[in-house]
Amino acid sequence: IQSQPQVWNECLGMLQQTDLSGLVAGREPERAEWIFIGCGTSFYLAQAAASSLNLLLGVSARAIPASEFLLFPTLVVPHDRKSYFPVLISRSGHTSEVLQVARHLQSQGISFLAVTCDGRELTDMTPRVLRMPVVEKSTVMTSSFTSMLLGLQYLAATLAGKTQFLDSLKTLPAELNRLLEIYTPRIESFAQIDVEDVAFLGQGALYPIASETALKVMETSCTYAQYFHTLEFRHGPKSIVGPKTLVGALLSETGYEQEAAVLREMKELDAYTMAVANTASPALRNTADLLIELGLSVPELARIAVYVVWGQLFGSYRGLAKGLDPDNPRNLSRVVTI
Ligand code: F1P
Repeated sequence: IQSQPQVWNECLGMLQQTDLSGLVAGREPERAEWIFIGCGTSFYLAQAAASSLNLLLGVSARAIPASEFLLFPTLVVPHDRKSYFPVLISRSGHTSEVLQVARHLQSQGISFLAVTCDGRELTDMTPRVLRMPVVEKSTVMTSSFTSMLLGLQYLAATLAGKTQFLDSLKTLPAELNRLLEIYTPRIESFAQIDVEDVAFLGQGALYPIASETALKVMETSCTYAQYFHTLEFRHGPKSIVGPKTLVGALLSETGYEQEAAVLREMKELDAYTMAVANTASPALRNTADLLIELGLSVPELARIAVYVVWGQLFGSYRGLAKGLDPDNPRNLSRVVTI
């Protein structure tokens, strides 16, 4: 987790040297529907990438878990089967559900892009490969998630010709370094709280980040954590809230007031509260038991990788506080094969 500024720097350097347009050559990416496919963390990454492509390139993009593609293809694949551009995401490149999708696409003659950090099994099946230079020993995906996200945002901004966005991404490693120094000790001490239920909330492009945050807390601290669109939390889920609940909100600019109001309501219901915001209002300072204020002067979409780091840290410190090894969660293996 702490190595992410350095890893991001290496990834951004590599991306600058890569012919990214070549990855989609002959596919007319503006006209096809992009379908991002992955499992687990790579599925949430698929969702974040789909939002990014949509917002940066103005294309139609969505994400599906590999299992949906395999089990219910008629629900998820366009009827005109050649009109979509699949992007298969897998840190390992060996997850069998993803490999089955790749084999199916190959058999249909449908060209796809593979995004990965290591495995060759997936990348041997396509000439279109975006391989991020990330070596991650942990079972749990942290820097691989953020690095592949930056890679896909970089690809989208390059295809869209958005050079200012690319410049924004390049400022993130130094900013994250600064933020880690400030917030790591605060999160370590906050993670000593005793909670039974955890929920992370986000809207828009921050919804997949809230989802990944919850998954991280589940994996690293063996604590059941859920995720919701922030305003959806009022429509039922809030009934779980009490003094042993942690509610974390990842606040957007667009929905700031409404999202902050939800967190305030949860505080009034006695929940522990955690907030990640770019700029916090005085009211939010009173609401959040732990406030992470990013203070980034880059577009909102360019910040989303930074939003996930605090849940990675919280989960790991919570796991340590429970006497667990956050790198090796119970029941979980690095690669899921079936
Ligand atoms: C995806 C994944 C991870 C999870 C665990 C098992 O792997 O589900 O999200 O944390 O490590 O595998 P991959 O397909 O991205 O390698």
